[in-house]
Amino acid sequence: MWKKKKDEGIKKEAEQDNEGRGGGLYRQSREEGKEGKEGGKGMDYVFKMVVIGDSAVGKSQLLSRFSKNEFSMESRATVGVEFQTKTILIDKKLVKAQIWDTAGQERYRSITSAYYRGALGAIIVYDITKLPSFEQVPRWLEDLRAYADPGIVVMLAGNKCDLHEMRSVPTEMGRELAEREGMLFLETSALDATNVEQAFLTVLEHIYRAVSRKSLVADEQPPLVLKSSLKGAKLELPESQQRYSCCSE
Ligand SMILES: Nc1nc2c(ncn2[C@@H]2O[C@H](COP(=O)(O)OP(=O)(O)OP(=O)(O)O)[C@@H](O)[C@H]2O)c(=O)[nH]1
Ligand SMILES: [Mg+2]
Repeated sequence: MWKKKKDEGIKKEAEQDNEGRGGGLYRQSREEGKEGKEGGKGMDYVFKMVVIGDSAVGKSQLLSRFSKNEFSMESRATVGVEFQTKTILIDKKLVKAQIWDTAGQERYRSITSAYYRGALGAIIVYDITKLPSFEQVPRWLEDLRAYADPGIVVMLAGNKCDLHEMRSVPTEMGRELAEREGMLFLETSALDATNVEQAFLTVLEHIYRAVSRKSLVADEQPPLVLKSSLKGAKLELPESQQRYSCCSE
């Protein structure tokens, strides 16, 4: 009985959190200044994720669809770095996803190491109607290998799958690349919301499994990782991403 009440309370808190702040697009300083809560007070976990890929593939709109259920055709190119947060429940734990979005434009490529620091998950986005954006995926993978934690969970997302008649990257090509490189794979549409929740939630659930496995030291399957960079290595979490103790436990 008590446990049921506690779970309901957690759900409510997650809903309130999404209504109150997940909806906004905050730059980091504004978010931290606003409530001083970005450290994840009251959360069981805070997971940082990054969204990367060429300019105009739909990174910002995927994030907007996931965090606010909104989409704009007039989306402007991102300048610098922004992030949004969304609180979800995984396995009855309160998980805050802090999802970073940056410019895909070449001239902003220099901010990389700070952007990737502490990220436990990444979505590499390409546009299924733009072959060059798919051909750039290996470059984004190189960045991940250079700057991100080797245990990072990576999803390859072929976005704009609503534009069937303009497709230039066959689904199989995306799937094969993902398999070869040890990535998860989905085709998404920020416009009609196909697979958007699924893409973000799948990454978050994989992170959660890896993190809880690490804390339990359970004898299960290894976490999904970039094949070339991490054969059997453990997921090392920076301090800021370690589990917060929850007062209600
Ligand atoms: N048809 C369709 N258009 C999309 C989709 N996702 C994004 N777009 C459009 O593609 C354009 C670019 O989207 P953005 O989300 O701004 O792209 P971005 O990857 O964030 O670009 P940068 O910030 O420059 O790196 C906008 O006009 C969006 O409306 C989609 O799933 N389907
Ligand atoms: Mg953008």
